[in-house]
Amino acid sequence: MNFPSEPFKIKVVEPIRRTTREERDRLLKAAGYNLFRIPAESVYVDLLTDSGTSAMSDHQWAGLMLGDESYAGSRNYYHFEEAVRSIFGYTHVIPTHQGRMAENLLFSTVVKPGMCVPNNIHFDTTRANIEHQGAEAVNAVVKEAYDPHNESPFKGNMDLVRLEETINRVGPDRVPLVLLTITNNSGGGQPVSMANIRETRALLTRYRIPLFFDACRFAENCFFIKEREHGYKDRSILDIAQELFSYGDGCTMSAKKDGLVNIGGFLSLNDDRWAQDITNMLILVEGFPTYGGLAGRDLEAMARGLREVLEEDYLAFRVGQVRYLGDLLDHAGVPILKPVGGHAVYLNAKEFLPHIPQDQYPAQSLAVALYRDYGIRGVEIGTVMFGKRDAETGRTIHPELEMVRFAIPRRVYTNMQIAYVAESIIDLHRRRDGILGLRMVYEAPMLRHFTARFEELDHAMPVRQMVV
Ligand code: P61
Repeated sequence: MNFPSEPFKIKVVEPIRRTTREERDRLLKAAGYNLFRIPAESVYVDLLTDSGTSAMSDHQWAGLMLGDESYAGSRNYYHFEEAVRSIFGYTHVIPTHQGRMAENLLFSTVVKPGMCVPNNIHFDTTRANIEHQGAEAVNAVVKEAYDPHNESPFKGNMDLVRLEETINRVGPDRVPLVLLTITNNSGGGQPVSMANIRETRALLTRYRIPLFFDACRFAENCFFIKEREHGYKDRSILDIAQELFSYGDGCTMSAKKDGLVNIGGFLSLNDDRWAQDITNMLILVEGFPTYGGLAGRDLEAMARGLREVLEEDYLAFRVGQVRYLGDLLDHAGVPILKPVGGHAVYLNAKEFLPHIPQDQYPAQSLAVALYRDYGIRGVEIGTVMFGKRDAETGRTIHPELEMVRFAIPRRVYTNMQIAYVAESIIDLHRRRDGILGLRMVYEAPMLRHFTARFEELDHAMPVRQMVV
């Protein structure tokens, strides 16, 4: 197993408080067994998300001091614009405070009721923003993506047959754009190959449909292309990224991931008309086009982060640390989604807890048990996040994958802390029979996982008696 050595040393530390199991048990009850409602101060290793949780470099922190907070034409905007153009290559660069605002601006401008937007797999904010426009969000990823044991190198790829079927079903006029999420977060952080991107582009050219990237983890995707795809071994990450984005017409980006910042995002695209409409909407809801809901200093940190994330030493460590956690678990027989993705390790909750039926939220139950016993926070990516209520029967339609994701913040935790996480999960796996299911007692109409509340079942309950 490869122990990934850190390509940095630590200059500033943030102490973390240890809590007791009793304290965590109390907190869980008060939070309705929803880990989003647990105070972060009471978490030892926080793997809820890799979004906005990165440690910035000294170079980025120094950049904060150079923030030009002018309302219009801040110098940091020009640095940022230059960084984005040099990597992504699109004409218009529109800053936003985070990824979902970029999505909202794009979809509220170009998506109309009755339209359809395919993606490999839509992330939840993307799906919600499309559905909010009265349109359909279709997942058309290759079917291997749904098999946790299939070790194909590019499980984030678009299934071109399904994509073409979808286009023909709804009619090309009703597909305003197609998205590719790189890496494919909801499918396990799996990369999309350059070959697949090229083929997707060729297909869409025939139908005159624009291709956009959901580019949050683009550098990790490019690293996988370099590692796994023939012909890219000797190319730089920047070079690979430039080629990749050249096949698209634009992108949305949450820079809270591969921008290595705590807040920030953008939208970048070539179409002048769309850019104009989006900019008008930006001014209405977000801010002036040279700051887009951010401070000048945030734009500077983002400009610097976007360059740093392309460094190969950094990426080898980053992807290596995630893989290290996955390998420790896999060797101990813990069921994980394979191959290990770029930003997170995913536990396969259906196999980890075969005694808990999907109606009792096995992935959520597993995440709760891990927090209670070890102070580690992951996130459920399963029925709570993606389950849908059947309009006629009222029953829940379950997603195919039922997972707990451990997303590793960038440059934040040491390999020793990662080893602690692995040992804890392995220990819990040995005692898995004692874990009980949950019952949902509150859900919001949209993005319910943020605010849902649960009760713990004190004995296994037959599925038909469940009220969800
Ligand atoms: C995450 F539970 N991801 O993975 P924003 N596209 C993609 C994302 O991964 C993504 C966004 C767009 C998060 C944060 C998160 O319900 C949740 O900057 C592929 O967060 O607006 C974000 O970017 C949106 C976690 C977001 C959630 C929503 O942890």
